[in-house]
Amino acid sequence: MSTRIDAAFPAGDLQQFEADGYVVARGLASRAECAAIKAVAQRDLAAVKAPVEFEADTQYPGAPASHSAPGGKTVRRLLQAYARDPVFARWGASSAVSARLRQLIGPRVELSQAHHNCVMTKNPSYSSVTSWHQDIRYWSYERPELISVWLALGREFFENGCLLVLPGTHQMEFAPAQLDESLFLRPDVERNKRLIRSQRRVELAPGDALFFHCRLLHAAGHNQTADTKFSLVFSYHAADNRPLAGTRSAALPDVALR
Ligand SMILES: O=C(O)CCC(=O)C(=O)O
Repeated sequence: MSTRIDAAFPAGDLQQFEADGYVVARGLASRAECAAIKAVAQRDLAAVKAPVEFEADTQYPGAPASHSAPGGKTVRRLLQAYARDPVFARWGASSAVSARLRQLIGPRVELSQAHHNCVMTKNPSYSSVTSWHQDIRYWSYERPELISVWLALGREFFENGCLLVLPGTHQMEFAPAQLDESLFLRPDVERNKRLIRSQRRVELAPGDALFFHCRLLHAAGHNQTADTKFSLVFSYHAADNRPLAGTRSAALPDVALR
C-alpha cells in the first residue's frame, strides 16, 4: 500500500485554504489503501459494531423518528475510528496527512478523539439531511482552530450526499439571530440566504481528502443512490491549542502525530 507523501500542499492550495477555509488533496490515499479501509468499515457496519451513532440519534430532517421506527437502526457513524482498528489509525496518523497539516497548523499536530474520529456511513434509504453548521460547536478548545480531514472511500457527489460548503465563512462572524438554538444557520434569514447561494459542492473521487476548517459552514443532503457512502474523518489541532478541562474535548487523550 502506498500513500502519496512526496509532495506537500503547493502554495496555491495553501492560499485556497486561507481564503476559502477548505482545500482538496486529490488522490492522497491509494486505491488499495481505500479498499482496505472500506473493507473494515463494511465489516463493522454489517455487524453494527459499537460504538456507533444511529441516524435516529441526530433527529435531523429525514432521520427515523426513533430506534424502533422503520430504519431506526441505520448507522450514521462508526465511532472511535482511531481506536477501532489499526487500518483507520494508520491513515489518521499517516505522513501524507501530517505533512499537510503541519503546513496549515504548525509543527506540532495532534489528532482529537473527541469528535469526528469516525467513519461516516451514509445509507441510501434512511440517511438524513445535515443543515448548515460549523463543526466548532462540537469542541471546546482554547482556540477555535481545528482542521478536519475527510477521506472519500468511494465517489462523493451531490446525489449521494457529498459535502456542500460556503467558502470564506470560516473567517466570518455570525450574529446570534442568524443561528438557531442548535447553532444551525437559519435559512429564513435574508443575509443567510445570500450566503447559501454561494454554496459549492465538494465532489470527491476515492482517495481524495478534503481538509476543512472547523468554522467553515457546511451541509449535506441525503443519499439518493443505491449504495452506502463511506468517508473516514479525523480532526486535528496544534499541540499548544489545549482542550478545556472538564469538557468532552478533554475526555479522551489527543494523539500527537509524528
Ligand atoms: O455527511 C453529512 O451528512 C454531513 C456530516 C457533517 O457535516 C458533520 O458531521 O459535521
